[in-house]
Amino acid sequence: MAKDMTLLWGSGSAPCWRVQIMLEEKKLQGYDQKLLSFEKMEHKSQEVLDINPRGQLPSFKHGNIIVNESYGVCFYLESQFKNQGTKLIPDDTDQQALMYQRMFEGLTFYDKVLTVIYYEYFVPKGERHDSAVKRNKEALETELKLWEGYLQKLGAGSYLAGPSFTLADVVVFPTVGILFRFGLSAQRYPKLGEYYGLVKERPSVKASWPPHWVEDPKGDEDTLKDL
Ligand SMILES: N[C@@H](CCC(=O)N[C@@H](CS)C(=O)NCC(=O)O)C(=O)O
Repeated sequence: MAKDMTLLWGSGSAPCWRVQIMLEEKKLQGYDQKLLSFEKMEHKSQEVLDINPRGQLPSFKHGNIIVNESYGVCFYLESQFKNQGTKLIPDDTDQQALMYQRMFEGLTFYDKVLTVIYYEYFVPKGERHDSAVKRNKEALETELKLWEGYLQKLGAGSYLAGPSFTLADVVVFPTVGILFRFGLSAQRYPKLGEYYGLVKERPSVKASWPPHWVEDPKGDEDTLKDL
């Protein structure tokens, strides 16, 4: 039980999902948590600002210790609860190096996904440029091909850094989840499709599946369908 931990989070946010998967993997269920609404601007409430002056989610507290950055929370929890739950940093040097490499490439990956999705959502129709949409989608396609190649090289049934589930999967899987939620084709990206199929069945991932996706399993499948 992790009663001395508090997580303020929002549904469908990849950074929040990373932390939730991490808490599940480290068997830290029972933590204090509050689901906040981005639509209602609850991430800018005093309750969040008291923990996180950026007014962002996740906001995370363990006793008096505050760590808000999702990658920071993951590293912190792995280091504090090394011998509890899943061991998420492999001892094997090659796998460990690959894990760090993929984790940080995961930030670029997420950025490219967000650039395409956010354009549709946040740039007003009259201000959108076809050339920008095309450029953003091409950049994401290039990125997707890289990850297809990485998975292809590792072989069927592999995680992002090899045969075991690691921190790389904790932080990158939510990006992959978002891609398929927004209509990425598993036919055109079969390795990512296989990886998605494998990891989405993991108890930690199932337990933390974004609640508004559970309520509405369809999602906005048109956004990425032509990639
Ligand atoms: N680098 C942060 C990013 C957190 C973040 O961008 N959270 C978004 C939700 S996905 C948010 O709260 N956005 C509202 C805002 O920035 O005002 C992390 O990885 O934890």
